[in-house]
Amino acid sequence: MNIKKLLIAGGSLLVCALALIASDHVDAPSVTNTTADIADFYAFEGSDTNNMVFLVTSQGLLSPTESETANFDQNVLYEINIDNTGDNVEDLVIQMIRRGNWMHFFGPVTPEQTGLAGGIVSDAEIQQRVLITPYQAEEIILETGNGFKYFAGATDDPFFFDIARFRQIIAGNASGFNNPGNDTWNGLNVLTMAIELPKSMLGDTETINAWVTANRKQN
Ligand SMILES: [Ca+2]
Ligand SMILES: [Ca+2]
Repeated sequence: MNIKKLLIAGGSLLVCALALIASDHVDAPSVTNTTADIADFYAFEGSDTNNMVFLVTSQGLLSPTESETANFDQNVLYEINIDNTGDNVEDLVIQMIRRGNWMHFFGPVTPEQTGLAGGIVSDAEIQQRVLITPYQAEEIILETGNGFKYFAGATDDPFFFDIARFRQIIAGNASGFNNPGNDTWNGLNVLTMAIELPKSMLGDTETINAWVTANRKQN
């Protein structure tokens, strides 16, 4: 798998997040202030370069007080969609849903249905669950010994943006960002799901397209 192309793909995602910052953490009206809100999606190479990491943040932005009681919604299925054939249709999915104190991960597996609808692939050959790390507790990371790692819980929002400086630049009062800038959302949290897995699980390809959806259970 071509590492450079993967890194570029990850960079594009971050650029996208920057451009959409106003709506990024608070999305369309149907999901605003709901437990199905996606904040950001990160895809990057693991410290073991044979691996990829996918990280999804949701329900931002949470104050420390809100973080004490915030939790993943058991009726919301988060799905990482992976296209490895270049047609922008997912060939594999990784599904994540809370059940009690656990976050369950299904896949990567071929979805039963592509697109926005569909159900949990509960008979996926690869599936695991990790205890959700309580707020401010030491991280519970599940390592299954075959390159897979799993995590779910409240974390500091990894997204960094200096909104005050950004506004100065837009107004013509500054020429660029400071290094380092100010983390506008310092101290605010998100609910994070993360999976690390071997790149070989993502298909025989040099590049992938990846995106995240949140589906609410329909009665
Ligand atoms: Ca495809
Ligand atoms: Ca899908």
